[in-house]
Amino acid sequence: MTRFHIRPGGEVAAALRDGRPVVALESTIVSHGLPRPDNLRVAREIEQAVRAAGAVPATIGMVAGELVVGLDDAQLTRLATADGVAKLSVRDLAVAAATGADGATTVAATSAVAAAAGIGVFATGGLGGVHREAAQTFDESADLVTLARTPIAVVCAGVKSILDVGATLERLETLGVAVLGYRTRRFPGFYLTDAGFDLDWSVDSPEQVADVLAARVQQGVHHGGLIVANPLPADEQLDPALHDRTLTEGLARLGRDGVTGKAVTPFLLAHFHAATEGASLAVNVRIILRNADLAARIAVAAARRTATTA
Ligand code: PSU
Ligand code: MN
Repeated sequence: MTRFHIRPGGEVAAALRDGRPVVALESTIVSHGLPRPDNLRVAREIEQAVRAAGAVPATIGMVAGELVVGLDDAQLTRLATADGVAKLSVRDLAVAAATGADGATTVAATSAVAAAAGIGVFATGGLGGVHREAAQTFDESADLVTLARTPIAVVCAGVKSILDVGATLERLETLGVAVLGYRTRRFPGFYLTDAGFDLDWSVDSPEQVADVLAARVQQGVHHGGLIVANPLPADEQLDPALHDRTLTEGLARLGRDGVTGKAVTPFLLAHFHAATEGASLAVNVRIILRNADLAARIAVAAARRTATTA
């Protein structure tokens, strides 16, 4: 059982106790995915988007070894601005706690902790997945295997276009993680509206996602994750030509600089933000805010459904 801290008497504790909607948020996008100083402002805006849609935000992260579900503003500020904040996947949580580290939780770690805390919906930007060249490097995000065993709905804009999207979808199928397009049958490509792959299923409303979640529980087959893939509208995506150029450049730099392991994703995201002179940042922020809004509406629909069927 994961040990974590939920501030007693705080809004997250109260909402969980009363069965009101809560949305988990990750901190790796804040500490490692978004450039400073915008990251703190965006982190607060994400929480605000969840609130505006009627749910309570619970940003998850580690502060001085304490795994916190529902960071307060001082803790969020610390993870957004301090030096040496570790990037924590599931395997890092215990050692980070035991050594008193500050750390930001990835999709994998956030999902695991959120589910253990009883939170059923999580919003992020894009999932990790299978990296290009994975056939040689074996670089596949722990996000995938963690979602195979973690009961949570993750709202995202697909996986980052820096990845091998086709291979990622194949792995999600193998791992038993359902992928629902939100008002689309095409899998989104994070910065891009369409990553070029069809989906088997699409849902049209938060209520329909809540129906799916309820059906899983009713069937007793709900030990894994559910991905709700929410694409940006085409007129809000990053210019595809600029995207392709930037990606080619970024991948070349990655090889030249010998970047590997968990540094790969932050490196490529930082390259995008610098090389597009902020255009990718603006798109990234829109993605996260839209996902936070949808996740909150799903959490509201799920809470309402539970309340009426209880
Ligand atoms: N999506 C973003 N920005 C990010 C990430 C995802 O828009 O910073 C982070 C998430 O925390 C995700 C992690 O879990 O990158 C994946 O890292 P890796 O590929 O090393 O597993
Ligand atoms: Mn990796």
